[in-house]
Amino acid sequence: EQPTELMKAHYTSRYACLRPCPLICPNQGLVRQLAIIRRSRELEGKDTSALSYERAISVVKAYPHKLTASRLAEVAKLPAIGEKMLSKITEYVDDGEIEESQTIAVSARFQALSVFTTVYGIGATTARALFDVFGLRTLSDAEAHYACHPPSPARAERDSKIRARAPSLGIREALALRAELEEKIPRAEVEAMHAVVMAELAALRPGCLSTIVGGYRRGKAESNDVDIVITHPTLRSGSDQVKGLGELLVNRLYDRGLVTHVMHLSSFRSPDALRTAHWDALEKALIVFVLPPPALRAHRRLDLIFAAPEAYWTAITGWTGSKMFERDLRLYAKERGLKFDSSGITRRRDSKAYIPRSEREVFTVLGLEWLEPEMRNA
Ligand code: DGT
Ligand code: MG
Repeated sequence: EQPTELMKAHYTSRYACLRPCPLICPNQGLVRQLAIIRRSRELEGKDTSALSYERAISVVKAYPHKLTASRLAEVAKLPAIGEKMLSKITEYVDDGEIEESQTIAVSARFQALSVFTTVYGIGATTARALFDVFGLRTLSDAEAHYACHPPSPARAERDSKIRARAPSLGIREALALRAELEEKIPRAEVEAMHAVVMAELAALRPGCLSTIVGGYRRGKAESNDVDIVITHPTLRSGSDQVKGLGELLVNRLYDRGLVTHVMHLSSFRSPDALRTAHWDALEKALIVFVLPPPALRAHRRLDLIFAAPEAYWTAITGWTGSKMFERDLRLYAKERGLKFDSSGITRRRDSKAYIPRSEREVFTVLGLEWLEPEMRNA
């Protein structure tokens, strides 16, 4: 099979953006066990260790054979597989499981931190504080806690800066919506959401172009959220056409009952307080969306990214993911004297900007072999 041939040719590459990586790999069980350890490291704030596991997982995902004892010598030579990682993999090959993964998975702490962080706005640090400082263990504990604790002043101030009519999604609202926001979104619903958003946008600015990106574009059957990159063939960054398009669209969707909350809205007009938390300077609207009746009106997370035409293709590449693919894409570009992010490609020494006219051109400019989105699941 062709994908396998492609995988065989490149699985030893150091950069995730060079390794073809399918959604489902031959060693899915091992990936699942390593992912538990990675997640635990992340929840505990051990980011360096979490990244080591993430890199190793990404290398295992690209490995084109089922792992057996006779292949361990080869695996030991793969990038990101150090001694510790190799011992975990060996353990899996020998016993069919990794003891540390099993221990973590059943621990009360891991389970509580995992559940807390399913609430939008609760990150690892907050989750640990809820567990350690306030002694909370369950979601109902967290609900009771937040019923009598107002959001932090920093958060309240950030929320108050969002220039949209829709309310922001505070922790209490996020707790109330948690069950729905936790549901995975099937592909047909992703497409229905996209169609509704683009019809509303057409009423504001006819002729916009869009691509559904994120996990959907990489072939995932079910997504955690929907990511859409939007542009207009004649709209330029400085012009009134693109300025504040996100805000306009979000307010229109809100007035029609299609948006219930706004988590983040950046526009060229209001320099964006959250900018450092994101990777590029594109205008974005991160919102909670509901389909119009007669659809089942489940609340869904929707990210809209607005790009001027010259940034459309880099935005598509930058938002297709996976996260590991994107991380190594930036490193790979840097190694070649270029700077890549979703808003464009520039040459480091003189800031010369490249304007790719297709996604293939993005790959060409970066000196990358073309990879179908379905093979970017690093
Ligand atoms: P999921 O969980 O089913 O939504 O899976 P993904 O892969 O769609 O994950 P998601 O939606 O968090 O992110 C989509 C891609 O967009 C991700 O691979 C990296 C990129 N991305 C996420 N957040 C940002 C951001 O704030 N700025 C930029 N430039 N890219 C981002
Ligand atoms: Mg997504």
